Amino acid sequence: MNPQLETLPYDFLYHIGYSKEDAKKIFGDVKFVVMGGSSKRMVSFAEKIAKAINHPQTELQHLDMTRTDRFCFYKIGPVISVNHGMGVPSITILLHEILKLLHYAEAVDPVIIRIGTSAGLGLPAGTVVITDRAVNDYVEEQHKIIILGKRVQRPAVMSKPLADEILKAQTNTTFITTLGTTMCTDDFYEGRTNAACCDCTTEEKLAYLKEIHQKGVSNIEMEATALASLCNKAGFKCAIVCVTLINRLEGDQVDIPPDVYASYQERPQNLVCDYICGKLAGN
Ligand code: R2B
Repeated sequence: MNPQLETLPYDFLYHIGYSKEDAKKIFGDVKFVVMGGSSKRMVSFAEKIAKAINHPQTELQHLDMTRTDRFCFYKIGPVISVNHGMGVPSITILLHEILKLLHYAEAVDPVIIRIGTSAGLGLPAGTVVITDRAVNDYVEEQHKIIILGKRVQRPAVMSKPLADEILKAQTNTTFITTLGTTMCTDDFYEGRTNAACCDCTTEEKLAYLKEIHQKGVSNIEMEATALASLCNKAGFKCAIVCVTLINRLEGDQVDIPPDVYASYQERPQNLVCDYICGKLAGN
């Protein structure tokens, strides 16, 4: 990681509200950090995993270790459940602090798993995609950022063995669960014809979506290359498990009924819950 961290007399992880000193005392046993965009989803995951691993506490108020109003934060034995907000800037702020927390805590081989929603390409809505390649809008396995006025490119590396292990944990066969290439974009609306401002026609949009689909892209979301590149650089394994809400080859509107949306959101949660239970049982 960053050797300069060792010279800091004090480090406060401002957005999650924990210090370097707290880390060692509280988080040394962490094995899994599960994150997702929405705070409600991560509260629901905290409750689900507490029941699944027979944690002595299943009451949310006892698991809630949220210290700021930026991110909800739950610790359920060896599992942290935290939300990351939407998009690269939000998830990277959280990730820098979570990776430092795990480092200061000397947690042993923890894995970071994002559970989320996405738009699919050529897949029925409700499909679960486990990312085996994370790509940018040029379909490159790279994350591009500007740091101190310079363009920086970092490899976006997913752990294939971890993706395979999560796929093997799948038990519900009533919907498709598949490995796939996930594209990370900088915005939800740009490139959609229902954006407030739009510079493309439907034909131009479809030509691009078909092209990236042919290049192997299965789904599109807004965090994958940031997560993959930062975890890789810091030496942590990560996985991304996203349900598709729509097929972008058929349209841009996400207007599925609330009960269907809720049931789709459960799919990545259940799969990751089964994976964690299996790992804790020694499988
Ligand atoms: C999927 O859903 C969010 C946008 O609606 C974003 O966080 C993402 O990657």
